[in-house]
Amino acid sequence: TAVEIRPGLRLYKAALDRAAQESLRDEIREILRAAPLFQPTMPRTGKAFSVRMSNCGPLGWVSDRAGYRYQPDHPVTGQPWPAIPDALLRLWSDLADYPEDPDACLINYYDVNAKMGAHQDVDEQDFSAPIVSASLGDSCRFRFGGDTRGGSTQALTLDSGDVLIFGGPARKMFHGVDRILPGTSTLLEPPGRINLTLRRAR
Ligand code: MD3
Ligand code: FE
Repeated sequence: TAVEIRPGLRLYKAALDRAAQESLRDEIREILRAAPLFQPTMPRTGKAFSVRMSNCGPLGWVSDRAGYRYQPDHPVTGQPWPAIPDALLRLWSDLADYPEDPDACLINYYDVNAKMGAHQDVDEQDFSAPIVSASLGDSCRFRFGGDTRGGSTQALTLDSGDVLIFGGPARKMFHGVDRILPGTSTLLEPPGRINLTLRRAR
């Protein structure tokens, strides 16, 4: 059942039960065997992100010195990304209210020390499509603000199994992850947090 946090931002607490989290975790583990986590770096500076990433779906989001972009192949192995698991495609079709499947799913892995600075997701071509995010593993403090940097912000704790949808007026808001709350979940080994974001890149 959904709570509307603000216009366009809906939170489904515990949308995935423990069994659904375990089967999704196992499918992600298989995906990461074929498409290993890579360490993205910042455009221009080359500074490493603390979050490691991979993708599934026709397109994947990558970042390196050359910039941010979506591309069809893994930046290290050169292989195409694995398919998006059916359970995630069903989640999107149940919740996104969008007529087509997602064409990208970014997989973010946070070890207990990782975080993600405030940013907007603006590398996609069609902002009429929402972004659907699912959290697995340790809880985190998720922070979000308005459409400009530096205004007032709010924070939410996201737990394993929570699903968030960002659409309409929430689609371009600034957001990030302040910190992981270590020891809050037994789902992942090694511990940490996985966030899955379903997107329409093109
Ligand atoms: C709001 N991921 O992958 S999920 C990202 O927990 C990202 O890994 C964070 O920010 C994470 O880009 C936050 C929630 C989220 C994802 C995408 C959004 C919120 C969003 C896109 C637009 C607006
Ligand atoms: Fe984001």
